[in-house]
Amino acid sequence: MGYVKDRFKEIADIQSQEIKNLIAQHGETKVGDVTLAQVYQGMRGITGLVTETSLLDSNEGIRFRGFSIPELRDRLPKAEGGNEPLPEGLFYLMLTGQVPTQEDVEHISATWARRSHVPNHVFDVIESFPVSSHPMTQFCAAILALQTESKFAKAYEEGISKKQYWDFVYEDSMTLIARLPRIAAYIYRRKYKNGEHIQPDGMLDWSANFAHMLGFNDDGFKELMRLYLTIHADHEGGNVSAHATHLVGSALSDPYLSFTAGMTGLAGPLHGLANQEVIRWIEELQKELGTDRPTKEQIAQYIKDTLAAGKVVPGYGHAVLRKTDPRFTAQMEFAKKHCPDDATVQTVWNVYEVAPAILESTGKIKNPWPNVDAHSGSLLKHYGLVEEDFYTVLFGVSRALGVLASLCWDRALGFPIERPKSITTEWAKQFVAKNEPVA
Ligand code: AMX
Repeated sequence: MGYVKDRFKEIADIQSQEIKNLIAQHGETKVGDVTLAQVYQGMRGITGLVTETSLLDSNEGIRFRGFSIPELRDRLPKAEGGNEPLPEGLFYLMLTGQVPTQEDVEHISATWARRSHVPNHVFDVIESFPVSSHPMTQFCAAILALQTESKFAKAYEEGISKKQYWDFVYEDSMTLIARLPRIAAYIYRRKYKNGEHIQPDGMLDWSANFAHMLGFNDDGFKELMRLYLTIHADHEGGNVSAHATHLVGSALSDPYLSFTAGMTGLAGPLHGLANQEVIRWIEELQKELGTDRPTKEQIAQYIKDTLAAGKVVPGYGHAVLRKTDPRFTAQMEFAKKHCPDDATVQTVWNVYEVAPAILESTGKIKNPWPNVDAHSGSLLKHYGLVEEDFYTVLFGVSRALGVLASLCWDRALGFPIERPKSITTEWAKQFVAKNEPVA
């Protein structure tokens, strides 16, 4: 597999020793207290996981190995003639902590192209679903079907030392990432393009080849894919898709099984499915008002109606972020450059102008600002990818980069099976009664 793997192992060995020292010297240091409210309310704010690939600041947004999104757009290698970063470079950065050279990125592109062949039985599994099934359902099933290829599962069955786990997890992760675009494109062409499939082009980078297999050869769309697949890749470890992949992987389920768990979580409307929901919400708004360019006043009323109906405004809010998501801003910048006059893009921008104040005025929504999903659909629609129920699959292909790089780290650092403590309400009541100060 070559030097990237060797480099990763060297770096991971150093880090592994650092962690041993850290635990030996500071293992009893407290990193926080846990309240009963946190236990009941989605473990919000509890520090309880190590994820090396990225770190989220609630005001600044995500940093991948210390680099913000604008810094990544500046520093990561680009395709020839392109301006957006190649996701291959972000994968390298997340895996090694080092900024890749053009050569490193080309090496990863070539490796993924070489490993991209999808066995026939995976297509048979997809074909066994009704065409009407949601693309995320087909995607999850196809990843599970690919599990027959797991080198980790095979090696474990034959008997390997704990020290070798990372090696097979790395191999599986690289192969799985290599094959995801072909699987996703197959689902797309099957569902929306009468099953007229497009063969991969091994000369293209990972994103451009994906765009090509989907049937989009516009250079702007290829650039959008490079940006899209970069910015959706990782959002530290506590989000549902990252946490689920990590959790299932901690049982030594192989990368295919672990990543399937992450993707079934991404398919939820409060997580990755929000990108589909946003564009549906905007289209319903446009339809109901009979215009594709609603005024800010009309949008404000529509937001109020959505809230009054007891629904969420999709694309707004976040469990950790407390400011506009820099992934939203990156897409906004892309749109300003490539399609500033698009009616749906302009509606997204107008929603951004009026929604935060209305959401804030409810007094209960902790983050009234847009997240990554508020913008992506309008860009995809602009280039003709109008089938919004496919959008979460694109998110999933990108998310593989972060969660599988993390899974390599989990095994290289020898993290144990995850098993936090849970309580019952009866236990909580007794605990509170026992600890209540005596009057
Ligand atoms: N519209 C309406 N109500 C919202 C809201 C929104 N966009 N965001 C939060 N709220 C509500 C919550 O439903 C909750 O109401 P409740 O007390 O009646 O149950 C209350 O405000 C407090 O919630 P919170 O602490 O601000 O948010 P959270 O951490 O519980 O949830 C999230 C975070 C993202 C699930 C939520 O903001 C939401 O549902 N947003 C819309 C869906 C969305 O865009 N999801 C994508 C997130 C990014 C991603 O993972 N891809």
